[in-house]
Amino acid sequence: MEDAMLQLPKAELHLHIEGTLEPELMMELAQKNHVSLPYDSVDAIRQAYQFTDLQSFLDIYYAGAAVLQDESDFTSLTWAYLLKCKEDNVVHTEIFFDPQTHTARGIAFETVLSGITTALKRGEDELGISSKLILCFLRHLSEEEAMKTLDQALPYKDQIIGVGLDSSELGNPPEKFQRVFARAIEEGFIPVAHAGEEGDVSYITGALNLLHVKRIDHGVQCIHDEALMDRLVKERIPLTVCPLSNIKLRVFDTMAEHNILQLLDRGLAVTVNSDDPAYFGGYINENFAAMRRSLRMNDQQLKQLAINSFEASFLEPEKKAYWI
Ligand code: ES4
Ligand code: ZN
Repeated sequence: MEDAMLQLPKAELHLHIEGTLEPELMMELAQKNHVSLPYDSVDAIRQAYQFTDLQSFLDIYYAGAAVLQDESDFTSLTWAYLLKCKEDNVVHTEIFFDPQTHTARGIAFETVLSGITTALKRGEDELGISSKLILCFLRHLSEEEAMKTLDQALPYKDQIIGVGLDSSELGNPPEKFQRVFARAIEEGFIPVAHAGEEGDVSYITGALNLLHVKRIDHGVQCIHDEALMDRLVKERIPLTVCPLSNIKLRVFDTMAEHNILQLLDRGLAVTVNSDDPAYFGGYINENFAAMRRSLRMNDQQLKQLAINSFEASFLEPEKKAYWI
């Protein structure tokens, strides 16, 4: 992108690696791995990306992930994302991965993890991009299945900084995973959770009080509760907001109605992120560009969002200080 603003160094803190699967790579891997897709062209795949809510997206997103079969597929996926980071000057990224999406299809946890980490190591060496990995539990599945996934992760604790909670929010509240998170915390993982995307403020307070999360993913529904916003400011709990995602999944009808700048001006540590960029119309800089087209964002707000992205990161303090 032409603009100097878009070349500001930034960190990305809310990114599902499975959500970076571009239609071209989906097609290529489907052919390579002999996986049949309900689409016969890249254009047909893009055409299908018309969502009405979170669930209508998740159905397509899990179906697309079926083309990922061997370790090299996960490396290709992750490497393609890191090249996008380079373009947008994302110098640090904290990546969610959903092991259950793959283990349910018979792919080994190790295959997923080592495919991803091979690309991350190369990203650090060749592109200078630092990264962390956050394992997400699928909240539509059971507590027991989440616990099993946590067990699988224990031998790889040194490669996974945190645990998160994603997938269908409504009907799967934080309390369902209270014991899993308690154990993950005991094992040294940093807890985060999607909350207040489609769910009401009780999902956010539940994530804070029951899961003890250090960041809220999305969290935009907090605007309906003054006391909760006061608490988020006071405790410096960041929100990883995903503007384009929220429009595509109809959390807000239009970008002009998005509340991100209101939350920022209220003193919350909000950050801008791309969530599932292959599905929602773009990577970080497209999110900033869309915000600038529709919201009155001044240079000070833009700079604050970039600073917040590092402050809210799980980078080591000296690395944080370098970027802020
Ligand atoms: C997700 Cl946007 C969103 N919300 C919840 N879970 C997800 N998994 C991937 N993208
Ligand atoms: Zn997300």
